[in-house]
Amino acid sequence: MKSLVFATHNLHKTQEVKELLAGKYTVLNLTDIGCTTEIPETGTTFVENAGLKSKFVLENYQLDCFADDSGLEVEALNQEPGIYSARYSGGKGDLANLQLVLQKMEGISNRKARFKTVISLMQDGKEHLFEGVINGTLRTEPSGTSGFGYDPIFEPEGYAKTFAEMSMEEKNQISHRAQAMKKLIAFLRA
Ligand code: ITT
Repeated sequence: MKSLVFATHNLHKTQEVKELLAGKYTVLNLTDIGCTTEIPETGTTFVENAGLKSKFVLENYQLDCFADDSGLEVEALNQEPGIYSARYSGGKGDLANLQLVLQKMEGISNRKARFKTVISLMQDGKEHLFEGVINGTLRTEPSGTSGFGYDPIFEPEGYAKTFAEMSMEEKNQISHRAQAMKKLIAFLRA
């Protein structure tokens, strides 16, 4: 089976992507290729940050690869935390990030939010971009234990449960990352 390098240190993302590519590609993440560097995400958009990660791997390891930059955009918070999703609470971790969002949303009735993923694929020296978005609403309290990040407070449109109340298979049918990955897979097939 062919292998693909996924430029991430995030084990949850790795697991989701492994599941999406099962039987098609072997996925190697940054740890697997011996990269322990925290690649600086100095861009101001998902597109820029995804590109920084994929290009870092190409430049330093001479490997084609793809990277995902993703996050939660909350309408009433001017699309925050957005590109700062992983470090919204200043590096205190997923739970603190999620609690900060809930705190900022206290008393706000517009609960609309969306998850976005941009994937940057560097292949034969060229960049290809793939995007996925899922709309939903924010709960007032966390619910569910699977997934990661903001999953316990995000209820996707058309469902009566949070991402954290879904199995990985169920989340992978609809999520922002899965949608972007499906476009990447179709591109690789073509
Ligand atoms: P890498 O840069 O190493 O890939 P990261 O966790 O820093 O890992 P990002 O910079 O793309 O990744 O930040 C994504 C953050 O957005 C992530 O840490 C979560 O807080 C949130 N997030 C992204 N996708 C999510 C999902 O499917 N479910 C819940 N939260 C998600």
